[in-house]
Amino acid sequence: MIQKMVTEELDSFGEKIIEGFELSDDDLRALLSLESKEELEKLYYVAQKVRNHYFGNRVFLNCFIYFSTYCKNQCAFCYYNCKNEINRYRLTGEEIKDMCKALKGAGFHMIDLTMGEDPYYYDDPDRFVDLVRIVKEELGLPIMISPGVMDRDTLLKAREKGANFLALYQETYDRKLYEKLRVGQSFERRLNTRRFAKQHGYCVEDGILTGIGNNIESTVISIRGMKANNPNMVRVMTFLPQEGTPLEDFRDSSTLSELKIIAVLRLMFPKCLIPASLDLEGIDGMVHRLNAGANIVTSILPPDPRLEGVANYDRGMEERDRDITSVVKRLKIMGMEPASQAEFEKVLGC
Ligand code: SAM
Ligand code: MD0
Ligand code: SF4
Repeated sequence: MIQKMVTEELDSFGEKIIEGFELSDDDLRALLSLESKEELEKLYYVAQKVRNHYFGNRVFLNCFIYFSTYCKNQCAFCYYNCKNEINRYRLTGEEIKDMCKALKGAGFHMIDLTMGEDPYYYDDPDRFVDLVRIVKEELGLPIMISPGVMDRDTLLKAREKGANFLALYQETYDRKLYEKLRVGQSFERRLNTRRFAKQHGYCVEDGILTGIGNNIESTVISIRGMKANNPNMVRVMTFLPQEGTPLEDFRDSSTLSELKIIAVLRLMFPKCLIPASLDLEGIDGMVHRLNAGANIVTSILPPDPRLEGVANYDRGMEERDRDITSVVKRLKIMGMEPASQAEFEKVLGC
């Protein structure tokens, strides 16, 4: 379909999506099969058009705080899985409070509190709820939590203390692949935790990985799986092999690029938040992701050298270029700008 379209036809394809046209599985297959630079440029053009219709040139900025890198799980793709013998850290409440003080007025729309499934917090989840309280009291900003599969009672308490968003990525809706990735973890529990949060007033983020053995069919299944649960934010991240993990030497030869999937996600989820994560290719990569239809920059790090990303394209590099000032500077060069807080809260519906 899109291959032969000229500009006016691409424009009217974008219009159709905005008017509510829904892609079929065959449409998804066709779009995910695009390969040539020219075809992909057409896809990004339509995705940008749809994104601009809802968000104009405005971009949201999410601050990433990975406050504990301890984890009891063994995800095959993750550097922080419990079998990997690495240095770990856990910030104290006091340290997080100080960090919040330094973040006042920095320009973030939301703070993402992320941890591994750290037994310190899983044994006594009120400790986690207390962190949410501290961050809310200090900054008053919307809070995303990414704590893994937390129990329902704790999710409700965290919601009460001001958590607005739950990020919990299924990684894939292809169950065979899921078992290989999230080793020993229940597919249903993960799904149901996200559903429960959504039913109880959270916005939710779902996500998938690419370059990890997914093919076109499993990617279609995953996009449909995410759609069925009506997420507020949907992401795709390229798998980056991590030293010391079972998938350390895994190399994928598929052409299912993150950029192509971001654009397809924009057509499937026109009004959703779609991240341009700095975790995979930094600020240069952010530009490409925004040009493919993303509208929220994630994995922007606070000015504290102890903090980590997750996939960490820049692990071991001398300098990290993931601060909000550099992001905003580059947005301006692109002709984009940070949205207002009011615009973000409208998206959240709060
Ligand atoms: N521990 C919590 C959990 O797993 O839900 C919170 C951390 S979660 C936000 C970390 C996410 O980063 C994973 O769900 C996965 O999508 C992504 N990720 C982890 N390792 C990665 C890697 N090597 N390459 C790309 N993405 C990765
Ligand atoms: C990111 N490193 O946005 C972060 C992380 C967790 N909610 C997000 C995967 O890329
Ligand atoms: Fe732990 Fe999350 Fe990494 Fe899995 S992805 S090992 S749950 S930190």
